[in-house]
Amino acid sequence: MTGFSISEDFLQSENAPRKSALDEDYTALSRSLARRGIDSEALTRSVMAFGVAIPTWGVGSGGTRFARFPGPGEPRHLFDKLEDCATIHHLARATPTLSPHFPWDATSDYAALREIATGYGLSFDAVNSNTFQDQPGQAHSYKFGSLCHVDRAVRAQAIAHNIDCITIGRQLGSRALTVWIADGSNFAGQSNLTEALDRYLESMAEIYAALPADWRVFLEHKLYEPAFYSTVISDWGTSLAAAQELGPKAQCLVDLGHHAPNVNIEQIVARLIRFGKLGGFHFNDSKYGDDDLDAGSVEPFRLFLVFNELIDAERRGAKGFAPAYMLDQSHNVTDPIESLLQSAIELQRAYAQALIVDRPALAAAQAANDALGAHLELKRAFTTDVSPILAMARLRAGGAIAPIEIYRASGYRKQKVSERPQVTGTSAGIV
Ligand code: LRH
Ligand code: MN
Repeated sequence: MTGFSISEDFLQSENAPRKSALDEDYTALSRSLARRGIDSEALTRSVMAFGVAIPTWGVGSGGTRFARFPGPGEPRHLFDKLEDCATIHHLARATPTLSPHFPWDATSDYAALREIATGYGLSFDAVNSNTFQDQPGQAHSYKFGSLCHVDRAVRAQAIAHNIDCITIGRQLGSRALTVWIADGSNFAGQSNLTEALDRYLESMAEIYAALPADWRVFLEHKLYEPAFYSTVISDWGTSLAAAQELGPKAQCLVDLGHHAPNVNIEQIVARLIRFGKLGGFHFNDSKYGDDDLDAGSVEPFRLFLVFNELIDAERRGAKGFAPAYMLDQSHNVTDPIESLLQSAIELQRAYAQALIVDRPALAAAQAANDALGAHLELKRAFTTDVSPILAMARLRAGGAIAPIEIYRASGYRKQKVSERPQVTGTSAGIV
């Protein structure tokens, strides 16, 4: 790390005065969990093994179509982003991987990039392609679509870009490609709904054929936006059918914000697991649309219910169950590092709470049609404050007992302001 970083000494000096309170809380919680037959040491080890990928586009300030207000000490390029990702992992010890986006993260030497990331103790999860924006000098515009465009030349350009992303990903040690496309229409009649899907499947078959043997391709569905009448891959059903048609390396990625309000996302997760097609997640939260808010900040119970399905699948050894956990958020009004720290912790929390569900008691209540009894088994886990377990897991993994307090006390952002010339003026768009 060339610039300022939070030193080990500083971290230890901040952890030390917090240690005895943590030990007290941890012991108290361990006793209460032991009365429920739960081993807090085993739980802490499970939490220490939990990891979620940081979206490289999430460490800069996000925006909307109306405006983006760059924050102080913004990352200027990929290497600043890596520095910030390393700081997040140093404090929370829950984000050992990155999910890059191309061409936003394009650079000249990917082997060097991989080396720098390895130096930070970071590796690469799924790479994301981008055929929803036109790049300078691009031959064909994606205004009317990409993989589903009526013009073969535009489809070929989009296919080639996805294959380039695979080539880059191989240099980074990634083993998956996430394909989200904005393709759709704004008027009834503008697009032939069936032919658009046929063109998607034809294009995806070419991308699929370029996948290395040990790779997966994640199909990311989204109900709407930027298309507002029809979206080609609009829901989990279309995504599932497409993944089944493409082959075993194709799976479905669930971005929590890509559903209509009040949709039962945990059941969609259960269904995709049942069909062996759950590839992974873009975790975030939302109240209305694809709000890309911080995970667990609006609907923490829903996040817990999603992890409840994941642990249920893990426990019964569901076939082909190896979901990739990634965040996908837009930090418009917070310090992105703080939001990503807290979001990683909220995912650890939902994971730990799902692990302490008394599954035999839940199954017994379900078998007895004891509706409230079953519900209360989940509520008991969800209302258990597992914070001491999460903090102890961070501490034992070399992280911070109180990540955001210690991050603020470190003055990291202030240092970055002096190291990174201020990005002036507002722009529009998510990054
Ligand atoms: C689309 C999406 C997709 C991306 C982008 C940054 O809404 O969720 O995953 O590539 O956000
Ligand atoms: Mn997403």
